[in-house]
Amino acid sequence: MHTVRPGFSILSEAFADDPYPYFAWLREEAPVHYEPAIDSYFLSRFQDVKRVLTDHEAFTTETLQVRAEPVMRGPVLAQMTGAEHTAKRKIVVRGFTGQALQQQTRAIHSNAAELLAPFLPRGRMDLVNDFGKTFAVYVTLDVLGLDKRDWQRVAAWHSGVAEFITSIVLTPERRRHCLDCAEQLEAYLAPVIAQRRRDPGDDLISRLCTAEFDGMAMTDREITALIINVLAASTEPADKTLGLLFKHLIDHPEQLAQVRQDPDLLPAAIAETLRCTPPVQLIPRQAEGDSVFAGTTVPAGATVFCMIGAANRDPDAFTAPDTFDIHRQDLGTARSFTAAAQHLAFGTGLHQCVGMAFARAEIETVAAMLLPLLDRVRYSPGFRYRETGLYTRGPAALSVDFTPVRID
Ligand code: 2IO
Repeated sequence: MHTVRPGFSILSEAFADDPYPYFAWLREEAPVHYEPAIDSYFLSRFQDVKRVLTDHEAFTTETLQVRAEPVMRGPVLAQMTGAEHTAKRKIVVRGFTGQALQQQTRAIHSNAAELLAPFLPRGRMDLVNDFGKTFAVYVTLDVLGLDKRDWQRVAAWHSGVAEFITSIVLTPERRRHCLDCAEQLEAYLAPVIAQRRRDPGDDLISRLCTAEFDGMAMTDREITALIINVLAASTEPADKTLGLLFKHLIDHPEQLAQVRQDPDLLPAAIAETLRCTPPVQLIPRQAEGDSVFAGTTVPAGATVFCMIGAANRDPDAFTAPDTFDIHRQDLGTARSFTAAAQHLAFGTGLHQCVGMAFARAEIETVAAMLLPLLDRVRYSPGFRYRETGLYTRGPAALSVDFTPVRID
């Protein structure tokens, strides 16, 4: 059944086209897959991935010094440890829960309404390129309190930053381009940070400017890095998750009908989308000492990639793992956006995503708005579904037809 030839590579075109058919073979036959070209190990079993993400002593985030810091312009939350990590994580979590989240949810709603309006009377739109990508940037700008009029510049800089952190191999030219984007973004943020220090509002940048760690305000460098961290983490996976959710629902019309009838099922549909097709497919770690997985030794100092898509479809963790089923009993919707999540789409352990509740609110709000409008939603004639990305992965486009909405 699992016919993968020797010489298989994660870097091959076939894997990039569709990695899912390879996951069972990887878990069973090559659970510790080594890629010589990038000197890295790829783990695909649920238990192994979970072990790496929860054993913080043995597997550190030090690899982010080279994988993220150059474009983040400083250390991100995931790189921190100890008291500094606890304190700064708390500051960011507060910016994405409670009162702040309520305000953000209102912004999500109004951004979605504004961006959807021109497409609804047409009865056709590309959920990723006409809507999702712009929507993701608009929402992030509101969260950070940045000017919407700058959205195209910020979107372009974000692309460069995201390309850097999500590339497995980068040519020197692309690397230069990514670093240029990050430097311009940093220069754009400097006067904003100065202004928020003087006159804070209720946005996340202001929170970072006024927060104290060890009785001291954070430096511009620390604040810049956390802003770019939030910018990337909030923008990069958003359009992908939305596109993937609608792809699954269109492919499973009976489940789509159930969700349309009972919007309380939406969180389950989103959680199952994250399990089945996590938008963040890889999470890197650095092995501190030698460690053994399924009889194979991963040497000290090695870069280890956790394969979230493969782990989330491990039959040892979920029954009928390749089936999209919003009613599955082994996922648990209520805990799917918390530290007790069964799937690994938000990672797990100390560095689990701080934006889980925000991500849920974002996708749930916009899907709840779209579903009643997209009557008889289906792929546009001639549309061919295709996904891109090894690190973050989602539909290249999702062109759908629906009954045009009359706006009087
Ligand atoms: C920004 C893939 C956008 C994060 C990252 C260097 C750190 C961290 C993640 C996610 C999503 C990104 N890693 N968010 O995988 O903050």
